[in-house]
Amino acid sequence: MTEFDILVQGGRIATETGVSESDVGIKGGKIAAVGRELGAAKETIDATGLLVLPGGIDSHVHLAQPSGPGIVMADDFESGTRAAAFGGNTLVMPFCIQEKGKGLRAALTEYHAKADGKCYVDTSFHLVISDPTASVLGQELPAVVADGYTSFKVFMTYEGLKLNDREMLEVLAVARETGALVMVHAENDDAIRFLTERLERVGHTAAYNHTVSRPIPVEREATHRAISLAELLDVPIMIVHVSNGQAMEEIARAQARGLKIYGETCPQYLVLKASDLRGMDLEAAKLVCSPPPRDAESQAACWDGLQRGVFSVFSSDHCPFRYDDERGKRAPRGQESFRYVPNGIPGVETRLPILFSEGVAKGRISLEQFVAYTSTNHARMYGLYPQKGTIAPGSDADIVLWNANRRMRITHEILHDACDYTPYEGLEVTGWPVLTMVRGCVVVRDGELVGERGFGRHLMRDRPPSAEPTGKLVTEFDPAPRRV
Ligand code: DUC
Ligand code: ZN
Ligand code: ZN
Repeated sequence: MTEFDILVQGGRIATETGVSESDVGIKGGKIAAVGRELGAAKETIDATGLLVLPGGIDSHVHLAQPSGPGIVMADDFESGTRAAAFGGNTLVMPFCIQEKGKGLRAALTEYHAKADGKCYVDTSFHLVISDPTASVLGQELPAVVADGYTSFKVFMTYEGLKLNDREMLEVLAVARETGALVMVHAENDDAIRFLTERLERVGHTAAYNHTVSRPIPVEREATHRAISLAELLDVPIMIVHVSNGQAMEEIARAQARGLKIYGETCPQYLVLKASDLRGMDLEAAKLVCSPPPRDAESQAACWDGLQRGVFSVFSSDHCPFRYDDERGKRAPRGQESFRYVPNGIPGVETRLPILFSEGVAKGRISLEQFVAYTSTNHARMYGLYPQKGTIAPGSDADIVLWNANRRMRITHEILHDACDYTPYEGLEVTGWPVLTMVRGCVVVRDGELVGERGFGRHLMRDRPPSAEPTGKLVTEFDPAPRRV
């Protein structure tokens, strides 16, 4: 009989398809068997009374990312992956940003230098395409997709990052040809700039006005436009960080037409509101993210999108800037307008507890949906399933033991990132991770970091089945065939 390296014994395994009273036998970092009475092991981990979940996968995080002159992101790959592990994550997918005027290979070299040897959990990069030159579109992008960087993000807003519609089409065409999945940040840049200038002209510069400068139609219009561009070429896309029902319904309508349009939502759109910023004065900067938090109706719509399966993934969009820091949320003198507050909030460690507590414990979603939204669907969407995202023989032994009854009050003191606040300060949650294991190695146990910095590996990925065109073309124009 096989002797396992580790036996996780006595717990209840939850996957996207159901819950079972089973043990997990692990050998060589992989799951070797699932069942009861599996046999002997060198080490046994007692999971009695706990849920045994596939490790959380957060497919939308920002680490060590340049964020504008004088601004420094709070987390590097070490602190960001440490916080991720404490939050029950075994894999995070950070962005690797192409700087305008530079190539994709240069960006990859730079980000690998920041990440390699520093991570506690596994990582896999998405590229951000900010400068789709002829050589990027014709040579570099196809080559890096072939190497295993099989997803990239495009922005419809932000100076230095945004693409116009023509550029979006060029990038989408390459995604179609190469089999990559495109993530889209959908906000109308002209509308944001117009509203920002008008607000500033009348002195409405407090941080709260960030939410006023990016109202729902800004996001809804860009979502509709991105979907239309994708439909022209029959290219699947993922609309990231969807904050409200109107944008979500654009996605739902496209899905009903048979298009592969995917959606992502995030904790901030379930538990934060624009009105929270209004009451906060300077500290409103702590909740400045884009798209901004909305209202109760939008929160309900995001829950509805999770319940109906309009969304495929639930990610943190962890994008941390320190609050009490001129290199973070506090602008230096002379830059008092909301427009200078860096966009983004931390959340990699609190994503699972928030969705479990607000979703499963409050009866809004099932445990199976929780697993799908926090782990399995990320692996499926981005070409890592079944290596990641499930508990089955042959998969990596990425496992989280979850205490479904543990009550915690989220406060920054108990978290492990390098930020100086959490946007969820004071939120009471039920359900907390008690052990995180990556490829058979325990990284966090009972609130202690026991993993090794550098154990986390960068993963190359397959072309995701999610990115296969549907074969439904709305025009007589036939885009270039796939050449994968
Ligand atoms: N977009 C993101 O994806 N993250 C943070 C800020 C932003 O605008
Ligand atoms: Zn974005
Ligand atoms: Zn983001």
